[in-house]
Amino acid sequence: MTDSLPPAALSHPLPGETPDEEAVRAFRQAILDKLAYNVGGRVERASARDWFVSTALAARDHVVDAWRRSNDETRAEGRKGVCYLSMEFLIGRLLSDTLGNLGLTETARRALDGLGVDLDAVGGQEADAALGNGGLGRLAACFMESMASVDVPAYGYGIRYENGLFRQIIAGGLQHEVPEDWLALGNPWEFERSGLVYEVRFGGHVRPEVAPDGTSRFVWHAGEIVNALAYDTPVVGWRGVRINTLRLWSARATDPLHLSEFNRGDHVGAQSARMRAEAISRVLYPGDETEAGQELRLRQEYFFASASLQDIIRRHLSRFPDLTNLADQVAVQLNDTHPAIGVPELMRLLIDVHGFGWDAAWKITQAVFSYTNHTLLPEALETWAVPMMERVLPRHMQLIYLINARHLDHARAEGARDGLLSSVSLIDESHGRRVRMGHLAFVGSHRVNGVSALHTQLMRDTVFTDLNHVCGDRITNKTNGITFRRWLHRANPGLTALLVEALGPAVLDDPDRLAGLVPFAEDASFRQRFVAQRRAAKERLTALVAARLGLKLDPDAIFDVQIKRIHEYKRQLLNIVETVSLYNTMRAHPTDNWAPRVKILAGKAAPSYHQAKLIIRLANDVASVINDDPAVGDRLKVAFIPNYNVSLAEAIIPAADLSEQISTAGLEASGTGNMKLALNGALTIGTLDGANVEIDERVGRDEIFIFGLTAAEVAARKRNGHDARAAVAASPDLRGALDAIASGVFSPDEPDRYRGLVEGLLNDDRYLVTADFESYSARQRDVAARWARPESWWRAAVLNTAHVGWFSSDRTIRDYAADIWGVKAS
Ligand code: B1H
Repeated sequence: MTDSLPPAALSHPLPGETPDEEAVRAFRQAILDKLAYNVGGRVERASARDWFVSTALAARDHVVDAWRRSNDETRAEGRKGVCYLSMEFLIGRLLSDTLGNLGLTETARRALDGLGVDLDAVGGQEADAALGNGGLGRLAACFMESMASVDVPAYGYGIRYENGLFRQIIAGGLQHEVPEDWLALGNPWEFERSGLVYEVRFGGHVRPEVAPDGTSRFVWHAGEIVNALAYDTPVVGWRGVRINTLRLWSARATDPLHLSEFNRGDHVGAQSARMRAEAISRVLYPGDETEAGQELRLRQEYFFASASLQDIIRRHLSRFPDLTNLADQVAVQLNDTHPAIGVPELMRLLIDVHGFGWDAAWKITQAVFSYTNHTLLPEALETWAVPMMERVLPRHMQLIYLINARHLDHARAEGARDGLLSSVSLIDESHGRRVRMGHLAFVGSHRVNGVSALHTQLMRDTVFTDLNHVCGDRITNKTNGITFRRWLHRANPGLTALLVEALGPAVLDDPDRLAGLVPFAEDASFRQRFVAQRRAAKERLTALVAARLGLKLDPDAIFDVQIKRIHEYKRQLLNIVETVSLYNTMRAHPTDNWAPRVKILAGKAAPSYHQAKLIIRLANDVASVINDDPAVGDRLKVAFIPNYNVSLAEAIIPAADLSEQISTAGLEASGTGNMKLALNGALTIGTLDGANVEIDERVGRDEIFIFGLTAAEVAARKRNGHDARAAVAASPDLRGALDAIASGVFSPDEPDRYRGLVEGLLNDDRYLVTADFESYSARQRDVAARWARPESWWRAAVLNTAHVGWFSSDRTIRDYAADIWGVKAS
């Protein structure tokens, strides 16, 4: 089901898009043909959904020939390609992306206009493809688009979850999760490849066997076989430069119905094997940065890693006689450890199926794989219990032992002894025996990267120090990026048009040209037009909030935005506590000249993450009280917008004045929302964490609000112990805010609701909310003071847009291509 959020992008053509009448007529006819022959509808009775499907299918036809051409050329030229293995692809909607990248937006709009149909309404019908949790999944989607745009041949490989990330409903301030049903009305973008099916095996046992020629080998007798069926979605690059493939696997039972059981009358039992098999691609695991600890998760990981590698090998063998040159032809990127089981799987395929010896197989494996780490949070580093691995994947467990034995021999030869050996071992012996998937990915890869400069340094200095030492320094940094097509051109067509007016249309192709905006920051008339764009976006968001929450916002207020998964380390709590403190101060000094502010929050909490759900409830409770208090009126409002997803992000980001990036330093690996908001001209209030550090370097300290402990100071504070009670005692504002929350000011129906939360903060403030409160609050006062000087604010806003061209994911992809993959990019 959709939220029917209108995509802003569809309503504005990009400069340079001037379709001729013939093209418009042809597109209109194509839509009518699709409506008649594919949808089976009639013009007089067609619903908005029918028009969406017909338009998407018409657009898809424009993709198919170019798609085939891309594949044929890559093959003919023998080009090396990339396989991006990711458990998550947080794609969002595709119609505006496809039309926009093909330069067909205006054509489609006029074609529909002629039928009395509005393209915006049609675009609002598309369901968000929410096959991801947050930043990691969205990064994979941005990378797919950028690889197509910089002409890198690529396949994305993942799982075609029937239910993506749950839909969040807020009722009584509480998060409720409802299954997301993105495929319910069909998906016009995908092609089912019914001929492309691989067997993925689980369980059973491994036996040594002697072949007729006298050689002995291990044979895996699996206990269960599941089929992986491919669904392909074309990924259109900017200006249609190249079309790549997102190939998602759906699990099917090999024997869907036990007929004999069925005939005996056991109608449910006869389908149980099918349910078990198909559960693998039923639902996206909704935990962001928490360990699943479930067999199903391991089955999902192996399912898609195995199907993808089998497919990579089949494609290779359709072009070459054997696999000896596999690494010259493909680079496989492991998006975090979720596909790390691919390392022993490729070894198994090379050794057991294709007859390679160990050393040759290992050389190929290491040359093929590289691994991206996205978090160092200990609870998010995947490990699997050895007994479960032995049960689910006995042959892989055996191979992991062999990989480990050689790896430890090598470490010993490098001089490693006891402590060091146990720290680099693939098996963690400290809490029962568990396989460290990060170590496995690291050892099986020729390059390992972090996602921001700070995060990469922390990889070297903390979790991976010993491993990196033993493995001869294979860590490298690749700071994340975002695709400007979606996050600027489409999300903010008004601003984009202004940029084109100022800098020329080449800025659409070359984000470095944004630097040309610097002199415009001094130009009052340009700033005025910049402000007008922001104002229009804020009015649109105001209408959305009114419709969804029944809350009236003042578009002249500072729109202060924190949008991301709800997690303690991201410190939404710091934001809420500061909001309460501001509220207290406003009430105490009602006649002061307050800068009006709207606090906008959105984000989902993992269903089992109780503390995060309590923070959502607090945000909503605080909102209810503040929004109803005539003493503050329009000067302070709080809006928690439910069901944050890609489409909602596209609506919020162009309207944001202030971007909250306030994680405890050292814990946010990169962040990418920070880049999207700065690109659209929001000023950042943030800690020196993740990519904030690099945003700070680029926009300059005068145009950003940095506060709080640095990563090194956080580490020192943790070592020496942080005294939260002392921090609270020293800050009357903080004490006032916490007292109000703890005493039930925001939960009068249940005064003790947040007593435990506040007590927890006082006893064990592991994310250092109380340590950073005062400096955060001071920076928030600086924000208000700057807002009171509009010239200074808008100058800074323009400079933010000007200085963040480097965060284009095209740049990131070119870096991966050159330093990790060894592939050519344009
Ligand atoms: C990021 C995850 C993640 N890091 C486990 N790690 C998951 C871990 O379902 N799981 O088990 C899901 C996701 N996600 C994010 O990656 C980082 O926190 C961000 O800082 C970063 O910007 C993003 C992309 O690199």
